[in-house]
Amino acid sequence: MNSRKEQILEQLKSNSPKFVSGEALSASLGLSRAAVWKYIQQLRQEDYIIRAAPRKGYRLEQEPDRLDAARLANRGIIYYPSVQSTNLVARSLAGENAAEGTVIIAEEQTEGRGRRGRRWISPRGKGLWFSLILRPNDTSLAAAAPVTLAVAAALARVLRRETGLKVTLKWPNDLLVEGKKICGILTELKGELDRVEYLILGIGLNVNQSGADFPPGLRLRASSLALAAGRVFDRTALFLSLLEPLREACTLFFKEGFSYFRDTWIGHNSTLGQEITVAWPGGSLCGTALDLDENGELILQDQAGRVHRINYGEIV
Ligand code: BTX
Repeated sequence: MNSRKEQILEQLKSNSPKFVSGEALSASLGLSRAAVWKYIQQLRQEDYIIRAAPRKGYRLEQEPDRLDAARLANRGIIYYPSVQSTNLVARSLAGENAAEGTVIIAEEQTEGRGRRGRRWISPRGKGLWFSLILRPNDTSLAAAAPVTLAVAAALARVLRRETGLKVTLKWPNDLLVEGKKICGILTELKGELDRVEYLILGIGLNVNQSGADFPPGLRLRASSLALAAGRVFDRTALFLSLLEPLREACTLFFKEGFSYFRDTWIGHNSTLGQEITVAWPGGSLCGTALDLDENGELILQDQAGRVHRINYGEIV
């Protein structure tokens, strides 16, 4: 941070909740009033809420919510204020031999990615946008595929515990609260059919957004933990409480397979027993969601009574 800007911020902080006059700021820092105003504007762009009042000066009303970069760095987590996508960063680090378990987290993503080229809205200071690099031993593509469901189940369980909210799962891997999406998972991998070289687990969790932080088209379908719980969460603490259970779930998955997570997934799901339509590129099926098998495949009975196993797609 620019040192003059830092000095202004320090003065505002130490005087808060009192006003500091523009005159006092410019005199103590040897700056013109216009320069002080310029730095105040820069701080506002960084999400500091600063009130300006005639004849009184400036008052710091709210500091921006930021992840605690030092606390994250202590645990070896790679933090970026802003990236296009943490999955892209993870992919390039994995290509440079980054170790199994490397975690990348960003305060904002300018081009956050969902599945099949969709966008994931990732505003600054509001959520947890992060990616985990995994290097499973001797795992085929087919065996690795249900990892996303296993991680979704583990996340739903830990989020219920940490927030008290009734987090549910929509097949295959959306996390919902009150029927609205609060978390999405994008898994990308590199390897051959019979051997995964590395896998990137990208997780986007909406934490402190208000309704206005979502584009209008998404407000009916998306929510955040804060909206549902009616309180703001400490994102750093929440993230650290999720990380270990998440790592553990990945280790268990590659050792035991999806069957180990099946009961947890079923115990948190809001899909089974429902009349649904599942769509995938090139097709769709309507019917009743009967069960989830040991491999994470959805068992669906169509109107003619035929039973189908679906391993890819989404509920529309
Ligand atoms: P998805 O394809 O299931 O969901 C994407 C769809 O969800 C969008 O088309 C939109 O309708 C809706 N959506 C977009 N943003 C949000 C949001 N913030 N909350 C709720 N709904 C939203 C899900 O894909 C996978 C998302 C993974 C995101 C993580 S963040 C860290 C990592 N880096 C990265 O670029 N992606 C992953």
